[in-house]
Amino acid sequence: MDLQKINEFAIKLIYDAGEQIRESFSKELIIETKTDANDLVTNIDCQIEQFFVKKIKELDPSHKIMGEEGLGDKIVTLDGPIWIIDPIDGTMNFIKQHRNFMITVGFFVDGVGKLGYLYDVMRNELIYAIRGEGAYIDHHPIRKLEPLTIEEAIIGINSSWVIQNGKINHEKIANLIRTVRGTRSYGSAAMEIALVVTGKLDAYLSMRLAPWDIGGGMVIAQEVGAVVTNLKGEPFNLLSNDTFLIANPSIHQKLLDEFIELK
Ligand code: 2AM
Ligand code: CA
Repeated sequence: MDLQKINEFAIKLIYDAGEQIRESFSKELIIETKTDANDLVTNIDCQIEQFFVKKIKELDPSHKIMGEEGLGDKIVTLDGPIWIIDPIDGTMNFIKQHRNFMITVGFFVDGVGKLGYLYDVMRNELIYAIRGEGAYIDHHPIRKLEPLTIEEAIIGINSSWVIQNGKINHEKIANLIRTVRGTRSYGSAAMEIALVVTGKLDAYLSMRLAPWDIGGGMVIAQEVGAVVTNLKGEPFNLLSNDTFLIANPSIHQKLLDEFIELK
């Protein structure tokens, strides 16, 4: 399999998809809800996923596609070549802010991440990685992450986890927030991962993410030395939703040991 060729194909596809999304702002947006009133999808999410599915099947019909909107294949195992795609990560931001959303794509073979992409559509900023060959931002190499202490860290976290809740010990999270230098919340997992792999955030955690939110980011994380697990410290499960932690390697274990206690 010629990964360089597939990489060039994927980059072109992502830039084309970004152009379609930017053009969509002058057209009518049809917004619908999915599992609940805040789980939104638009005609553009579906249009972009359909575009990826069509182009990938033209490239090679044996490649399988796991997409958020379900327009690809039904994936029950990670065997063979699989594209994991979120056409718009941060749909609520896309609708409300017209910014702060990403296209994210991962290419896996037999469960091993080979290519990863995080594309900030409105900034026109592309981060990508080829397994074993490093990660790039706008085609410039990204350096490995530098060590730091928890006290120096800026972390991405949704504020709801500081309020009493059924999923995590909120008092430990409050203590984490007291300990770190600062916190941020962006509303797009792919964007928060992009910030961690480029050292602009030092960790990001979430109680529930889907494989397409993080698949591309996982491949990039490995190339810059960021550590990805679920909140139990296990590998993220790419066949279902899971909890999620990406962090600078110097603070990943300490975050799990001292500040994260699942209920
Ligand atoms: P989305 O915009 O593609 O749906 C928001 O905090 C982040 O969590 C976004 O990356 C969003 O992705 C993701 N997200 C929102 N609802 C989710 C759900 N029910 N399962 C998994 N990820 C979700
Ligand atoms: Ca999405």
